[in-house]
This record gives sequence, C-alpha cells and structure tokens, in this order.
Amino acid sequence: MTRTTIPATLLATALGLGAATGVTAQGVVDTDGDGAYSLEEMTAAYPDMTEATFMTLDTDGSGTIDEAELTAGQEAGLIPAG
Ligand SMILES: [Ca+2]
Repeated sequence: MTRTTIPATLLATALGLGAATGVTAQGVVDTDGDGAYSLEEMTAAYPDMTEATFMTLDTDGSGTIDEAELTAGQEAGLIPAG
C-alpha cells in the first residue's frame, strides 16, 4: 500500500496535522516543501497578507518566512496567531 498518489501536504491539510508534515499549527502550508514560506504560501494562509507585511516579517531578508519569523510576526501582531 502506498500514499504516493496523494501529496503529503494535501493529506496533512485534510487531516489537520502539524509542522512535521509541512503544515504549521497556524495553517500555513509549505507547498513546495523547502522548509520556509513564500509570499504565495503565506497569502494562501493569510488572505490579508500584503507584500509590505511579508517584507516586514522577513527580518533576515531571505525572501521567505521561516518558523522563527512566523512566530515573531504573530507575537508582534502582524499576523493572526493560531
Ligand atoms: Ca526569512
């Protein structure tokens, strides 16, 4: 039996699973599986996300949001927590 016909992230989303499967508790999905969240991935989770907010969240200027930046953004009130 194999699960290869169902993308892991899609399955995880359907089951509401956590970060170990590429989906954070906040519902941000690492669609491309690179371990960080792009503007596109963040916008999917937070429809109100703007490029300006994204750039504020991206404190190291890497062009993606990692778990630490996501948490910091929530603590700063830039994005909704939980
Ligand atoms: Ca970053």
